[in-house]
Amino acid sequence: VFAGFSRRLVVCFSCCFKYNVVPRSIGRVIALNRRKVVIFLPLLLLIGALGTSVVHGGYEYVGALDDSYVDANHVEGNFGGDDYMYLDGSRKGLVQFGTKYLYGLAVTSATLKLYIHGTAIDSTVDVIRITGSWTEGSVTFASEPSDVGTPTANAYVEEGYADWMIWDVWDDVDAFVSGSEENHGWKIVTDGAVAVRAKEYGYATAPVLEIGFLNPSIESCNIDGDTTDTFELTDDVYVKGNWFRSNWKYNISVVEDVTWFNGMEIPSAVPYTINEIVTDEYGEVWPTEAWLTPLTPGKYDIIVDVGGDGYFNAGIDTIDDVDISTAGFLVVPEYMFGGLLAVAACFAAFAISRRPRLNLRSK
Ligand SMILES: [Ca+2]
Ligand SMILES: [Ca+2]
Ligand SMILES: [Ca+2]
Ligand SMILES: [Ca+2]
Repeated sequence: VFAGFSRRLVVCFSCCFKYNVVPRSIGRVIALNRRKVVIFLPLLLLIGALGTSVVHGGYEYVGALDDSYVDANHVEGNFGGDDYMYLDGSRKGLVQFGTKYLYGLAVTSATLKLYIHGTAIDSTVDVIRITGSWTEGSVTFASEPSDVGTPTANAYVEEGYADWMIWDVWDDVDAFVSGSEENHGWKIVTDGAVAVRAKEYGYATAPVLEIGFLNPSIESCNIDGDTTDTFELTDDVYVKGNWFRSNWKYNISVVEDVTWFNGMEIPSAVPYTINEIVTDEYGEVWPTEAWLTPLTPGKYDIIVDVGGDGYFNAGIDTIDDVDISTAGFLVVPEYMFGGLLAVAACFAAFAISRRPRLNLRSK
């Protein structure tokens, strides 16, 4: 079935080459390698299909904000500045990450990664979600924050192991970015004896939270949801989007055309434009009124501030940008639109009037 399908595809492609739908040079290459094409074409199509299906995903690597350990034998000791977190029966590690700017993101995976510097004996290492606030500069055994009690995940570390170790913490991170739980990080608890590198040891092996997420998108459109980048003054601007969190509310701003850079403050919104969108159960934004007539001529961008922090976070917040030159959409005065139409009509009339004469000459 597979071979038959690919042979039919090759025939179909051959027809395309024959009628110059694709360049002849590519046709020649395929003709010379027909057998290889029969084998590899379906594979390439499959890879292409997979590629388009994952194109809306991204990864965010969040470095530790605080890491430390507490020691039952040094009740008032603080070890937040140490290069290592020493863990055993009397010492517990603590680590936390700033995820506020990811609030509202559709998280598909979350992995806590710690670099194991060394292990004295075979050890089981649990990560347990912390429920009280703490900082690495002040936490001690005496002020140890509370936790949920039950480990989110555990890992088995063999004696002598020295490399990265991972824990699946998707449940917790999804709760953090949905606001159902506060993010105070995790305790790292072992029945064995393990040394973990703290962020003070160096950037390359600092604790990291790897978060997989869907890349949301937002686009200017008309009432029917057809992508539209040029509007007249009497038009209504709508927006549509997808790959958001399901049944969620986001801050949105229509702003004058700007060049976006990571960390910039989001400019103030154009008057009479919307400031909120909602998603359905599939994380989709149906065509939503963003700016109703009368519009103001100019170039505009649209931003969805996913985390709602008022700043543009590149790769997280989504923008409608560079569709028409540098802008997400354009509002043109009617006389200009009429003028463009008139020019187009003149060209069309000219082309039609020239056609018979050209035909005569070719004979
Ligand atoms: Ca530290
Ligand atoms: Ca933001
Ligand atoms: Ca822009
Ligand atoms: Ca657009």
